[in-house]
Amino acid sequence: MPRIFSGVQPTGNLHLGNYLGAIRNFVRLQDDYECIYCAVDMHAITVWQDPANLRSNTREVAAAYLAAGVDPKASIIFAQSTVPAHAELAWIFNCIARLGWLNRMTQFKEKAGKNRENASLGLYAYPSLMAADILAYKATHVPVGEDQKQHLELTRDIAQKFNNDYGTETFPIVEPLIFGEATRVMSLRDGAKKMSKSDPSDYSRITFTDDRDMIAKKLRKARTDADPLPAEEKGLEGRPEAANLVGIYAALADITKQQVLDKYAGSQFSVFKPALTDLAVETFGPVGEEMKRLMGDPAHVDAILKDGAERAIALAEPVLKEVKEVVGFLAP
Ligand code: AQP
Repeated sequence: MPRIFSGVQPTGNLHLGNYLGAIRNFVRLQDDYECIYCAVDMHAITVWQDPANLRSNTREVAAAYLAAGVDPKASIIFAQSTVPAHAELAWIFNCIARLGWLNRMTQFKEKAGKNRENASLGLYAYPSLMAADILAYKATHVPVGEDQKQHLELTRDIAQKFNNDYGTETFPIVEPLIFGEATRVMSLRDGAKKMSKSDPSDYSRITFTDDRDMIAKKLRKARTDADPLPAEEKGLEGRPEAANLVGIYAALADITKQQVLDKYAGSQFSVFKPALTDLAVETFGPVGEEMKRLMGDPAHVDAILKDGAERAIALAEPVLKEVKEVVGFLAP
């Protein structure tokens, strides 16, 4: 069975973009793949995290996976820092990846912003750790949102260069799995920016913890334009906010954007937004409720993470042993 690895950063404010672009797909892949899903806490600390919040947010990511329907018996759920192979392999990959490759990463440029000199070395090396996350399990497929495509290309480059440099076939060349109508959910406040955990405006995103009133309020305040919805998808061109809301509706209802327009062509947002609210509350609401319930039982979540870590270690250790031999490290 082909193997999948994917992860979400425990940086708080888990949102609808994380759900539609990643977590919901994790559930759907369980039948066809051996799945490994991680709360990537080592990635999270590439920017400052309060330790108590990090602990709670790590449990929250695991709870979100479970609430969305990931089966902890069939799939592996664990916290990245509990499996040493990630850090060990990342160091080897730091020696494979080229500065020029990392200089091209748009996420680093966005996150470091103007204050590049003050960004952590970890933030710069983030894609190298991500390559290690995936390749420590020789995973072949990675379900992600559009925003992670560039990092996955770097993972492929690292795997290829490692194999070439050492004249081996150690690592597979991974494929991204990007699917659905919401591969890139945009901010509710600005259709040009992706919905993100770190956006300073809470109104830019719908989170797992929002209740009905909050979802309704955020959608009511969501930026739109004055025109009614068009009949054809091409009528959404140049209307990023409208396109975003139609895309969210389509993803939540599991239909195409055109099917949404077939239903709402000519409708004003005063009609469409309440319909979208109902749909979000009906489909996404229960996931958030279940996540909150699971967060009330941290011992249960911790037990699942512990079991997952043990199974992940069993898979990653032989890969690391093989890599160390290839590189020329002496056996301990
Ligand atoms: N807006 C989005 N639309 C679709 N998919 C998204 N993802 C994130 N934002 C969107 C997908 O969610 C998964 C987990 O993301 P992450 O937490 O590892 O990192 P991120 O992409 O940096 O997420 P955020 O929410 O935008 O966090 P910040 O604000 O910290 O940068 C990934 O598969 C991602 O594609």
